[in-house]
Amino acid sequence: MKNTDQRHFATQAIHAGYQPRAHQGALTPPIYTSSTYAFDSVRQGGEAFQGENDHFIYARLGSPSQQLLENRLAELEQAEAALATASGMGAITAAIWSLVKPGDEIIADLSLYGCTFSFLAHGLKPFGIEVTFLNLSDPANLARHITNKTKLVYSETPSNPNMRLVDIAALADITRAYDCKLMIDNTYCTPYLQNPLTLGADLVVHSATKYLGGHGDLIAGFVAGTKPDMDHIRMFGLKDMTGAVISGFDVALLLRGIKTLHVRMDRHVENAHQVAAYLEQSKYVKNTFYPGLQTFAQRQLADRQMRQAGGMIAFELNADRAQSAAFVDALQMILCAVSLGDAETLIQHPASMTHSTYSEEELLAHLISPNLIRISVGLEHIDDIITDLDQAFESVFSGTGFSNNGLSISA
Ligand code: 3LM
Repeated sequence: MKNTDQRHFATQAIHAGYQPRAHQGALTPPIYTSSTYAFDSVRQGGEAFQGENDHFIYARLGSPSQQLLENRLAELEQAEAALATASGMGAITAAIWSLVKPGDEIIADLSLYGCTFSFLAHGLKPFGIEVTFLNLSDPANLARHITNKTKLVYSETPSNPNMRLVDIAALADITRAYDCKLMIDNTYCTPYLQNPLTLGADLVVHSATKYLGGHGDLIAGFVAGTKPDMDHIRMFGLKDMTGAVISGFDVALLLRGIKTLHVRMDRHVENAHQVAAYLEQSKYVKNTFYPGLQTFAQRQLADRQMRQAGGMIAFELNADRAQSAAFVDALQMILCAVSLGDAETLIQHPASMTHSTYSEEELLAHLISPNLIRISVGLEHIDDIITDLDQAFESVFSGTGFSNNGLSISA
């Protein structure tokens, strides 16, 4: 894959937007910690506030560290501009607050990260913004429902936690005919595996806490799209509404993580293919959801839209909720933890953890079954990952009285 200036992704991830020679040869960019920036005169300060020069003003409005990161992220997402934030939720909320007003409608997909769902379903409602959740895997559902009131269509692909895909180009064909923006959460894929903007989306958001950081040592996010949209989100959603600005120290960690994204991601994908194949043949597993499997229901769409299948897998056990939790508890090397995209393999039970704010009815309506497990396949040796899964299955299902006697929970 080539970027706008014709260099490859791996090169841009390491070099875009930074010239060591302009910084006394320092290969690693300096970290700007200043909260405020001095002007030569009131006139220069006034012009900066009017947007008539590009002088930095105050770190909540931007800093040289943040600007370098944003230029690099925009390059990787093939966007005109990007805006970095203190968290993924910081990017999602700053962008959405900037795009809708009371009386507008948002249409979102059925499957979303728990806090995004909570923000849309419970956070925005009291402010007079209508939110409708539809199965956007079938674009016909959007075509049937969209009206002039719909200002934003929002989806993840693959979705957290159950790996459903939406066809970005097909959704964009529908939103384009309206005064309505399409916003895609690209956290699971990263810009290395999928570029929603090139498929027709207007905005892309990320939790950079995950694969982009890659080492579980920072919280960050970003949104990318057109320069006018980014300017508006920066000067309204971020500056005045959320204030969720990224610190210079986190910029430095994130820039370091991004340099190895392509190398790490290739290994995540390689390991995930093997884990998915193992799970699919296990008698303890009812369904394995991984875009790289031949049996994946949306395999053709995955091949068209994603460069590789990613490092995330969801699977349903032939077990009830308590037994599913017992399986997670029985793992020894694999860690029971939320988040994803780290070097460590992380596993969690969405109904109890990331999606525990959902009521029982919401879990059902949003296709999160009580026996669903999510695994973020890490960078450990593949044999050690599979050995751990194997011993947990055996200890829970054949060693302690639980049996796979035809129990089947999910619909
Ligand atoms: C998680 N996810 O374990 P931050 N979009 C997606 C995400 O997965 C997330 C965000 C946005 C998880 C975090 S759960 C308490 C831990 C697809 C986060 C939000 O604000 O950077 O955490 O991103 O699934």
